[in-house]
Amino acid sequence: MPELSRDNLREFVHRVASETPVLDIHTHVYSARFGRLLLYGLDELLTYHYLIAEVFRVAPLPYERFWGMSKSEQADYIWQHLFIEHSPVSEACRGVLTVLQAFGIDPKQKNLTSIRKHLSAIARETYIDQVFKLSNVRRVIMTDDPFDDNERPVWEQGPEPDERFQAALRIDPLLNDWDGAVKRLAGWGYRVNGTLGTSDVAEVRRFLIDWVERMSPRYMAVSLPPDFTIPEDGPRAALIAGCVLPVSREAGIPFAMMIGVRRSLNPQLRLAGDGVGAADVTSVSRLCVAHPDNRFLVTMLARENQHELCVTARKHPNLMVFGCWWFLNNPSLIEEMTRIRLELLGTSVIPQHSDARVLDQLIYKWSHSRRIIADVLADKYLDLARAGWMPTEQEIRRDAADLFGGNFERFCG
Ligand code: RAT
Ligand code: ZN
Repeated sequence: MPELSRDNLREFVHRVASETPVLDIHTHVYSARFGRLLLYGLDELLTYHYLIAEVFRVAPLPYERFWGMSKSEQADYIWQHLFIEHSPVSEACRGVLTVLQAFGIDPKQKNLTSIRKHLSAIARETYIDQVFKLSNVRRVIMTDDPFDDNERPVWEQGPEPDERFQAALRIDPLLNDWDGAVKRLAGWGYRVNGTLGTSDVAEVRRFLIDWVERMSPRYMAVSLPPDFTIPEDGPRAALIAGCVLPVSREAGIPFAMMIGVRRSLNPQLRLAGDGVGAADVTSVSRLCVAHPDNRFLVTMLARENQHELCVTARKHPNLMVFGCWWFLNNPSLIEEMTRIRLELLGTSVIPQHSDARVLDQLIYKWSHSRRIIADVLADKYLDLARAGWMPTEQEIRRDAADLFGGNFERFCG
């Protein structure tokens, strides 16, 4: 590469962004030892819940009929209606094409049979290796819910042996459905009665500590509705202050809050039926002030919240903004959010996570995001160059390493 100049800077930033291995801090993928929970391959890609929501718009059918189909039939249905009968311009559709292309498959095939054959011929371990290589992701953090009956037994057998996969202790059922959680906890031998008195608090802490020991999670996490506030009536705020924050402090791990999801707007769509709402950012600030020894990772789902969240992060070093979550993981919004973040927070952010549910999605979610983040970064470096501050290759590599993993590692301590 010739010496860095304004003419070749953008190209260099793109190269660095694609060469920098990513630590993906929030996904729903699993390692091989979780067996059937690890989703990969064509049918899983095509039946991603983002695509299920989209297919009902162009080819509605009775919900039971769709759910009664086999996975391959659902995939065929989605391919036919979203890819063949309309142009697949949505981000979730385009993602499937990016993945196929990365595997060396011509995506413009009308018939799925040969694509299916090609991908299903790859052995599972090879598949995992290939996806990590093609996406240049070095590690993913999973979403691990001890209340999940499919997942819990795997953790009870021992810690995760594959270093590419790390845990996040996800506690939605505990915080968002306390009554239900009390029954489960009691069934597992924790002496809780639901009153949230001293013994409940001690026992919930014991439960969290047990799971921190079992999973060695990088952080604890919850998703929260738009009406989440601090203070708030009800058990959630008490559980956060009395149990979650003390345990995360003692364990030395952050608490991640993913705020703004309206669950089950359309229950018939199952996982695809959730929506979004703007939430109260001041509550995040209150938590940061009240618990200065805790670290908070926060992502918000509503576009309207993004600017205020960045301003809030300027006030609180114990707040790390992360990712363009779910309905924000679209090129136009990633670009807007990355600009706002870099302009208000410099490089002290975690610009993206993938939220991949299907292993293969690491490929498209990261290649699409990397390109946008690189473009925004290049614009910023060009602005600096105009002000007489031409960045060096080393500085650009340093920044990319921070954005794609270093900031997270440092924030976790
Ligand atoms: O993005 C998703 O796939 C959503 O269904 C949710 O899982 C969301 O990301 C979450 O973590 O709650
Ligand atoms: Zn998620």
